[in-house]
Amino acid sequence: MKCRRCGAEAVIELPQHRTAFCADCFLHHCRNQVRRSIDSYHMIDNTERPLVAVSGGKDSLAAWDLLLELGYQADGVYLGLGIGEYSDRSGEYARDFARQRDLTLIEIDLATDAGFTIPQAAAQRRTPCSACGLSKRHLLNKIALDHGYRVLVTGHNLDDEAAVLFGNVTRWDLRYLARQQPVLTEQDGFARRVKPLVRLSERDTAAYCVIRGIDYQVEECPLAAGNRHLGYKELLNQMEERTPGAKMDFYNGFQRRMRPLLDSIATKEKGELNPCDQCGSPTTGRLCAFCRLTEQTTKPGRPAESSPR
Ligand code: Q46
Ligand code: ZN
Repeated sequence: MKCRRCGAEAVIELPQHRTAFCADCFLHHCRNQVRRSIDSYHMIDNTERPLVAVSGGKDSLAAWDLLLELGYQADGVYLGLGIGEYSDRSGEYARDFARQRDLTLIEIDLATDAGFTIPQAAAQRRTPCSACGLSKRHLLNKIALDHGYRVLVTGHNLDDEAAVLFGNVTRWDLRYLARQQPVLTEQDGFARRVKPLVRLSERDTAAYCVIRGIDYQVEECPLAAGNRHLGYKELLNQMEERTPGAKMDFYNGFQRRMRPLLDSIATKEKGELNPCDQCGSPTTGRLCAFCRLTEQTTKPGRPAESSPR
C-alpha cells in the first residue's frame, strides 16, 4: 500500500477517506483537518492565545500538540478529578507533556476548589459522568475567564461528537441538538468553547500520538462503565465497519443540513441569564448547576433547587 500523497510506503490506511498515508503525510493530513475545522467554524483568531483543557489522554494532548504545530501559542489547564490512581497518573502525563516542551500548564483540583471529588459526587447518587462533565464545564470556563483566555479548547473528536449526536437523536432532544456545535460562542460569563478535532477519529488521534511520540493515559476511567456514550460508539463503529465514512457523513450532514433549523430553536430557548447567588456564573435559576451539585455533595440531605443551566 502506497501513501496517496508522496508514494512512499504507507503506514496507515484511512478507509473513511479511501486513502492511505506514510507517517509524515499522515501528520500533515491531521494538521490539515484541524486547520480546516478552525477556519471553517471561525474557532480561533491568529492573534489569540488558546487554553487547552488537557486530561492526560490522547485527544487533549494531540489537540495541544496540533495547535502548537499550527503556530498557536497554546497553554494548557489540567483539572484533577480525584478519581484515585487514575487521576494521579493522568495528571503526570499532562505535566510531562508540558515540562518536556516548556509549556504553561495551569493546575486546578476539584477537591481543593469545590470541596468534593467525582467519586464523592457519585456516592450521592449522581451519575459520575454527568457530575464530572458539569464540573469540567464550570471550572474550566471559570479558569479560562479568570486568567484572561477568551477561547477554551477541548479534545472532543469525531467519535465523541457522533456518539453524543446519536444519543440526542434517539431521544429527539432538540434543546441538546441545538447546542451541539463545534463552537459555542463567547458571551458574558462564558469563554468561547471550541472542538478543533471534530474531523479526526479516535483512531486518528491515537495514531497521531504514537507517531509524534506523545505518551498518554491509555487506561480507561474506572467510572466509565455504564456511560451510555460508550455503547453508542460501539454501534457507530459497527456502522463504520460496514460503510466507511458513515460516521463522518452522520456528523457533517447534521452540521450542514440541520444547523440552520436548529439555530432558530437555540435562539428561542435562550432564557434570561442572571448571576448565580453563590459564584456569579450566568444561570437561569438562583444557583448555577455546579453550585447545586456542590451543595448536594458537600451538604447531603438539603433539597435541591432545579433549573436548566
Ligand atoms: S473522566 Fe469523568 Fe470521563 Fe471518568 S467520570 Fe466519566 S466523564 S469517564 S471523559
Ligand atoms: Zn454558581
